[in-house]
Amino acid sequence: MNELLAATSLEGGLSVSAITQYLFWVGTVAMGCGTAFFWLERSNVAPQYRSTMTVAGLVTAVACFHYYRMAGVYAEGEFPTAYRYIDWIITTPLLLVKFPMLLGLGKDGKGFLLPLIIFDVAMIVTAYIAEVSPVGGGSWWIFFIIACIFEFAIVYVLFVKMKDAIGRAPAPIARSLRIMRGFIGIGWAIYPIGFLMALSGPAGGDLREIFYNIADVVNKVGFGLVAYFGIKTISEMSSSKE
Ligand SMILES: *C/C=C(C)/C=C/C=C(C)/C=C/C1=C(C)CCCC1(C)C
Repeated sequence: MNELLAATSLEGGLSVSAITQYLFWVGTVAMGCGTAFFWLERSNVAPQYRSTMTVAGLVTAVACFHYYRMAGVYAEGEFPTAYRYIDWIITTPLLLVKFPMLLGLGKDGKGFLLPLIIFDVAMIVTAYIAEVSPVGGGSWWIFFIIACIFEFAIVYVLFVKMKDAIGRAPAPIARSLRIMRGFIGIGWAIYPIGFLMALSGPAGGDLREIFYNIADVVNKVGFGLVAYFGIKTISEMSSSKE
């Protein structure tokens, strides 16, 4: 507890580790609020989109628990790498599943489910091997590059393979899917950049955590909100037709 107070004390200025600690708490609160919002709004959208809202809330619920734990581990002076990767291996497939779900799992979406999940799990597993290897060493670099190739494969599926299916989706959903695709193309690229921050000197590990924490809120809460906006729009269109 003393270390926790020391890490967040403002005496002597706002240190990088204090900012990092705050962002773990901000992450906990943001994920909790996201969960409440997605689950409460579930009953305000058309029935066929409710499962997507459930999944959006599951992502932030799982992350809320892990952020709470990670805030504690960091306060004790350690990097919470294990919790981080347990979180990612659960939440990243759930995030990607929202694409096939919005396209309709019975029709256009189904074929994308397996490739997205396989590439994603392969990315997280190889990235974990990199993350627990000595920073800057041979296996750190090799597994980093392999993980990046899998990340690129996900981007390829979403931007090239899914293009026609998105074009056939109802306009508000197609619009959301295109923005969500941008989150994977740009928002997910923050992670490998954060990973490389570990090379940047003594505060490198903290900088990496700052990158991951900001990216997680954007890519879990922000991403869910973009799905929600499309879902809400099409739900209102279909209810005003009745
Ligand atoms: C909610 C959590 C999300 C969206 C996490 C995404 C994580 C990545 C896209 C991680 C990618 C990485 C690589 C491609 C290589 C090196 C290590 C990682 C884990 C930073």
